[in-house]
Amino acid sequence: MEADGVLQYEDRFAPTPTRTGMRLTQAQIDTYYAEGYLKVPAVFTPEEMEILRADCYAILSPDRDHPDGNISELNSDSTRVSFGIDLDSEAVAAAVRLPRIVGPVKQLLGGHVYLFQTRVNAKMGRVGEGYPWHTDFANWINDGIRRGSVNDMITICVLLTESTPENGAMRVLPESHRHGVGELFFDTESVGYQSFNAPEAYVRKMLAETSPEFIEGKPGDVVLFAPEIMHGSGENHSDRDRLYLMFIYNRSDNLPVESEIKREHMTPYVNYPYREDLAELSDDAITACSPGRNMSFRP
Ligand SMILES: O=C(O)CCC(=O)C(=O)O
Repeated sequence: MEADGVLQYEDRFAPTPTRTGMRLTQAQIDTYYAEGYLKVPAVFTPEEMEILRADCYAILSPDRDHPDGNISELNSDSTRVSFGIDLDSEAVAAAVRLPRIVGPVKQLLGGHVYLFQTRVNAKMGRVGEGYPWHTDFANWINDGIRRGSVNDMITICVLLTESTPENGAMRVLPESHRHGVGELFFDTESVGYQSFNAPEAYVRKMLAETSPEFIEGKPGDVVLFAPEIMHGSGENHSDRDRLYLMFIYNRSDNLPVESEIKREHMTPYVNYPYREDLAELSDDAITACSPGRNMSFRP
């Protein structure tokens, strides 16, 4: 819509943060606040996905530049999660700085944000294991972060492959972020990486209130998650790998408080000390990268 011959900002970028858009609409923001998550389809192109996927498969191998960032499944040598992935892939480092990602993040968190964590969550065909129900902020509060509301931190999940119930799609409990971090315990047994998970009685209580929703979608779709939403997932029962990129952003005034750090990690890249304001790159920055660049291992 034009007013006095001037194109309005909202109209130039409406309606969704797609490849050319950089802002969430008010309806999307309202949904995110109310539900604790928001799906946005087709944020990345197939060409961008191909580059990111090739880098991520290379990172999941023991030959990545920072192999100590990779954690295996409990019952196999298959990599479950790779942390600090932007350190080994120019394309991932570009993806976390794209205006179509950083724009909506800044809309929700305010002007100054930093990258808190990057990882790829892998669930390889037939061997990928599940994640018990949990909230992420129950973990991050033990990493010295004080605030985990919808206006403080956010996870951007990029689907690198198709995500279906058969290949272990994540499930979320809509609106559960309203309960805060929840009553979680430090679980040293059920998964390959020790973390705070929800005991059965608490899961039953939450499931009595809300029905879980699967995060189903195609490569290039994006899901925004609140730090306090309850989520989890089952095993990969299919032959198809399920890979998610996870970018976690935090407000620049919500840095970890050193004296409040209560847990140790199996890898230093869980809480890699990013602190700088994120410089936004041009929106075609991923396609300017060639797969495997910046990495000693070439796929
Ligand atoms: O990758 C998944 O299926 C679940 C991931 C998850 O729960 C997490 O990263 O906190």
